Amino acid sequence: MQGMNINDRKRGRMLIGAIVGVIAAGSGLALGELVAAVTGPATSPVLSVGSAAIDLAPTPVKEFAIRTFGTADKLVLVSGVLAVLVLASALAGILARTRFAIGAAIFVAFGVFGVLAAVTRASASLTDGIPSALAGLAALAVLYLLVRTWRKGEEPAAEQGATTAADTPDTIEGTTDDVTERAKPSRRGLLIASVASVAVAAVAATAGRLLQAVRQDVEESRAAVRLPKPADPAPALPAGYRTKVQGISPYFTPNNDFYRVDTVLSLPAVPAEEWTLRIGGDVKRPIELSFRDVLDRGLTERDLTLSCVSNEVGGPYVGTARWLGIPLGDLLREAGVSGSSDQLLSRSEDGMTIGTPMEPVLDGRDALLAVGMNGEPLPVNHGFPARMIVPGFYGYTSATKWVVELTATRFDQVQAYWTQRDWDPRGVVKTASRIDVPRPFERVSQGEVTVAGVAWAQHRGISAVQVRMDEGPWQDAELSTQVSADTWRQWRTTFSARPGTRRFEVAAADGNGDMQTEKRARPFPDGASGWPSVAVTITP
Ligand SMILES: Nc1nc2c(c(=O)[nH]1)N[C@H]1C(S)=C(S)[C@@H](COP(=O)(O)O)O[C@H]1N2
Ligand SMILES: [Mo]
Repeated sequence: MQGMNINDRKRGRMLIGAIVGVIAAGSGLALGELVAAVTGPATSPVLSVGSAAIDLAPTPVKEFAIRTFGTADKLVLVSGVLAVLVLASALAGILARTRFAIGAAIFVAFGVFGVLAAVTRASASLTDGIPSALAGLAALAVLYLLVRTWRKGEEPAAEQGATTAADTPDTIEGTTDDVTERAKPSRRGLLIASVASVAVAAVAATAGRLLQAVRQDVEESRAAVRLPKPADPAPALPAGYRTKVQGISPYFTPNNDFYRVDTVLSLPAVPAEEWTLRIGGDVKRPIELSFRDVLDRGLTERDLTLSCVSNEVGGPYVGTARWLGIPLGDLLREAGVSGSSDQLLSRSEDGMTIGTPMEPVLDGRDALLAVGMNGEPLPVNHGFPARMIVPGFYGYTSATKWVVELTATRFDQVQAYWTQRDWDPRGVVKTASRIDVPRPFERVSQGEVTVAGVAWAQHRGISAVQVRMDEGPWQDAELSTQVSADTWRQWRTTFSARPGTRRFEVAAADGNGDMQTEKRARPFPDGASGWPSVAVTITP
């Protein structure tokens, strides 16, 4: 009986300790959110730690996350950070009752880690550490307050136990019931203090969220943008530019379906009215442009396919849109870019840096500073108010979203974010294709089976697509009319398939007639390669 009782009390204490720790951490985080409303959403303790985790993650881990969780990878990450935090703060609370210093040290460590994470971000200023610092201090204060209230309540019991301190009342047999009795008022005190902390934290967190929402009036700014008609419209779409097959990727990818890849946890909120682009570095005449200036220059409209280096063979990270913007080459020539710069380093509002080879930006191709996508202002998650796009290059070396600064420089002088992580500095797209129809493991009735999909090799174009079944002879697919060398082409063909498991493979040839390589490669360091294939079940 007695033993049970003691164990129960021990367990009860651990539970209370855990709750106290979590309340303390939660209060700190709530304050951090409130302060982050002033210092910027990206400086919130959870988001800075999450961002640091992204930046520190080794490339294979990052690839795994993108592959496994896709666009939900950020949610998984934030949940992970929170889970670690909950466990550690519960532990801190349990330890703090008997060894306050140890519990406190855990919170201090979290605070310091948060501050470091916030101030070492690419675009960080020292003030970015404030939310985490205050969060750490607030968590400590609440922990102290709650533990003190809790201990106080246990004091009378300890006194009765004579020799041993409040630290080890478990060993005092025979006083258990007494302790529980006497401890009651303290429980009430602890309860009141806890409820008060939670209430204050809830108010702080809500206020923080509301204020952050006000900051993010960027959606309003976007809604107010009126894009002018293009001075240089996209060339008319040729007859047969698209192939209609149920389930094939549409020629134009709707904005809502357009893949999204970036490293941000909270979207940069840059109202168009506050945006400027500075062009400097190795140039004769640095330029600064406002959003209005961009619109007033007369806009160029082009259809361009964008793809991600992290796309696996047959993967979803590719799309085509009608972009509206101004030619990047013109801007750089106006600025008087020096012939010795071989890298255009761009920096985004969130501190991302991307290095683009200078030559393609200046060689007359449709490298754009884009403000419109498929007839709308850029969606916020695709870079509002402005982003880059350079046909022929993967996004990580050319498609800076929320871009605010362009610097003419040299590859041997500055390394951009992904290059520091050992990705290929140039990022020329590899010829690629994808089977959209049939879906993998689909059950299809025997007879004429339609196989269809897309193929892309931006700026080289696609000249042919071949498909084969069960490693039989290659057959030429029927291609949609090429719109330009910078966009993908849809393709289709049919096979007469007998019942059983059948495997289709596709290979495209680019505009130079070079076949997509069969050689399998992972995305790192310069893009995946290999022939996409799909296995299906043909039913009688
Ligand atoms: N600021 C910023 N721009 C960025 C990135 C990023 O992480 N941050 N990711 C790049 C990568 S890897 C790709 S593939 C494209 C994706 O553009 P999308 O999200 O509009 O499809 O954006 C590029 N521009
Ligand atoms: Mo990418």
